[in-house]
Amino acid sequence: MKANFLSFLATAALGFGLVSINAPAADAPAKPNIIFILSDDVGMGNIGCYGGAFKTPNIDALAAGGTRFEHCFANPLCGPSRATCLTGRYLFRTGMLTNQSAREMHTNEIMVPKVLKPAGYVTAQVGKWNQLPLQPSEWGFDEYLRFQGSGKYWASQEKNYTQNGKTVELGDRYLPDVMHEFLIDFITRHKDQPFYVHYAMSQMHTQMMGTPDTTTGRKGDLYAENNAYMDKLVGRLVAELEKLHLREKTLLVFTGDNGTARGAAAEATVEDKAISGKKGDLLEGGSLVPLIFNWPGVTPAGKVLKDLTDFTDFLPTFAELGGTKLPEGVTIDGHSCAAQVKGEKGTPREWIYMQLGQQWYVRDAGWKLTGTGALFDMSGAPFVEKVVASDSSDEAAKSARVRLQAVLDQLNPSGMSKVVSNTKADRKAKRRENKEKRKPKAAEPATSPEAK
Ligand SMILES: [Ca+2]
Repeated sequence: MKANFLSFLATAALGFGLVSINAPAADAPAKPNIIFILSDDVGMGNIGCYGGAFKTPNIDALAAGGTRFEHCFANPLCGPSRATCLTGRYLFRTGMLTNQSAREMHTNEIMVPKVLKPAGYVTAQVGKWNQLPLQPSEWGFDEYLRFQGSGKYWASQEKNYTQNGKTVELGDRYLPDVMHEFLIDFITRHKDQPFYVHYAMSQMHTQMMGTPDTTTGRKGDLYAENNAYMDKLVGRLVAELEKLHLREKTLLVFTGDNGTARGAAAEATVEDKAISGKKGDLLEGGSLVPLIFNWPGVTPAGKVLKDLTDFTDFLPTFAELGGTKLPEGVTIDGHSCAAQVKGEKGTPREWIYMQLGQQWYVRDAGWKLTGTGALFDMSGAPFVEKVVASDSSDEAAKSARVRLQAVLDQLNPSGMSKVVSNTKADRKAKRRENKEKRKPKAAEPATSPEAK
């Protein structure tokens, strides 16, 4: 009788639109497990549900059962992008301006695992790590499996990997499978406490090698085969979570560390059109990446958001969902998307900031202004970025220039004392300077003013 009455209430409420069908499941935990899947060199054109040219049924299923963002911006290269998503801070603050900035990155930065630790999270890093300084454990990860370099698949490229400080021979195993097995072992051992995993996949970084599923062996097929294998690994992870009864307790996040790389960018179209730019540049294609949040029973299913988000947003999002505080005395640039993860409107960003080396821009929904003062009309993005003449009398353009310049003035990336240039020429000059310093100094002439 009681059950029938409750059933009637639920039906009536649904009928009158009083209950959201996306309301959290009764057994949804307050703190989700978080698995952050960071694919490598994967832009929107690699993913089917973004209108991409490749079939990705498992990733598409995550989007169908969750919420995907259409305007997520990563830094255009691997190292800076990873520093940003792990610290929640822009490059001019962390010092990780380029892929060669490991020596400049401040080792007192605080990464996600240290933020989640006080909330009882156990944490692991899996996969690529090479551009960042120190070992994952030194940033607070409880366990890790990392390899050296990028895009590693077989022992012919890299003989060993490192697991919790120990060198392990890869042998004839396939590294992405080894990473998957480490991940599953970690979550199985820790299934009774909240966990966070930074899962940095090998795919789709070059050098493209055959996968265990490769059948044709034709070089031209390798890219699509690897894209399919990346998707298969995501599907295998979802299946394992279901087997462990962890699916409802786990937030899966799928994204890419930068846009599609040169060589594949022309192939990775969106709705059959090439997007502007590619990995490594400050056009849309350098930074625009897929972003899917999927926490069954909590994240609305099939929702597509136009909200702007950038790679600083993950740390505050995870901190809020984990019920823990942000680091004190540290400027966090990210805006939490926890509300959107739960299906609420939240307070979406009005702009995102993007930087690589000594170049940067700020972008809002319709316009983009670079650090050198070039304004772009982004109404045709991601396919067209239309430069606006500096003397344009268009009121909307003039107003955008003022608005976005005010953001750049406030961030002041060039004025930050810790901004360092790190071009090849700079590094050569620094080496020369250090060499000079090491040379034994000649005795000062007696008449030198300094000697007095
Ligand atoms: Ca990358």
